[in-house]
Amino acid sequence: MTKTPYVGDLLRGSPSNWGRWGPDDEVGALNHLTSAEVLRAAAEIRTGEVFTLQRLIGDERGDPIWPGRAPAARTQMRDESHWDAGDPGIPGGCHAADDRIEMHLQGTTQCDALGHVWYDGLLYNGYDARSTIGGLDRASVEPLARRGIVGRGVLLDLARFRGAERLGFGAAVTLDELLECAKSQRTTIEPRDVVVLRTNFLSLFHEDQEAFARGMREHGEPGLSYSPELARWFADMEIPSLVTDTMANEVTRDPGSGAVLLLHSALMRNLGVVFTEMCDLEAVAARCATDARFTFCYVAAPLRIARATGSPVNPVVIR
Ligand code: UVW
Repeated sequence: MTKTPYVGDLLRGSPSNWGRWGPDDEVGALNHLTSAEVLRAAAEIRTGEVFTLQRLIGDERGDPIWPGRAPAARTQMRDESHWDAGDPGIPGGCHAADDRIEMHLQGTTQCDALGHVWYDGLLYNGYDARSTIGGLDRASVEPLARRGIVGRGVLLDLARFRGAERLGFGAAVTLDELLECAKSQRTTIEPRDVVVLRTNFLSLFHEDQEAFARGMREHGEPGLSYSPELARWFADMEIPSLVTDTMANEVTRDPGSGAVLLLHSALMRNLGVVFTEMCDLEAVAARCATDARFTFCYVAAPLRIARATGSPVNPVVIR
C-alpha cells in the first residue's frame, strides 16, 4: 500500500494570507467583508423572504454526525412534573421548564474556528499548534463570533447542475465544474462572495443510516476537491467563507493523493476562509430555482464560546 503524501508537501507553494491582516489577526478572510460588502449584500434583498439554514438538533429521525462524534443529547432538567412532589415553587406561583444539551460544537450546522485544523505545527497566521492545548488560545471561534459574517451569498446548486437528486459518496467537484455550474445558472460569482454549495448529500443519511455509515467509511463525503488552481481562485476572488450542506465541506479523500480534508488545510489554515458546514439548503435552493436568482444576503452569527474550535450556527439568507 502506498503511503499518503504529507499535507505540507502537497500544499507547498499554495497561496497564503498569513500576515496580511497583521500578526494578531484571527478572523482571516472575513477581513474581506467590509462595510461596503455588507451594503453589496443588502442590495441583494428584493422580496424580503427569509430562509434559515440550520439543521434541526434532535431530529427524531436522527442527526447526521461526523464518524467518531456523538449526536447531541438534550436532557430535560425541569418540567411540570417537578411540581407533582409538592415543591412550593417560585414566589408568585409560576412554573418553568429548563433543559441542557451535551454536544460536539461541530455536531450540527456549525462554523469552524480558523484554528480547527493545522499542519507543520502551525495554525492559521502562524500561531503555534501548542496554543490549542486545553482550548484554542489563538484563532478560536470567538473572534469570528464577535465579528459576525455578512456578505453577498451565491448558491451553486451542484446536484441540480448534475441533474441528480444529490451528489453521492466520494463525488469530487473540481473548480471547472464549479464555474460551469455558475455559468449554467447564469450566476456571476463576484469577488468577496460567500460561496454556498448544495449537494443534498445528507438526504442519504435519512434514507438508510447503516448504508450511510458504510458509505462514509468506504468513500467519504462528496464535495470540492483540492487543486492548486482552486486554492488560487479562492485567494484571487478573496472568498471569505465556504458554506455547504455536507459535514466537512469538501470531498473527504483527495482523489489525487488520498489525503483527507486537504481543503481544510489549503483554505482554512492557509487562507483563513471560514467554513460553515452541514447547512440545510433545500428550501432556499428550491426558491432560488423558481425565479432563477441564486444570490442573496447571507448572515451568520456563530456563538461566542471562549477557546472553542467551532460553534453551532443558524445562518440566515435574505432574498
Ligand atoms: C472535521 O473536523 C472532520 O470536520 P469539521 O470541519 O466538520 O469539523
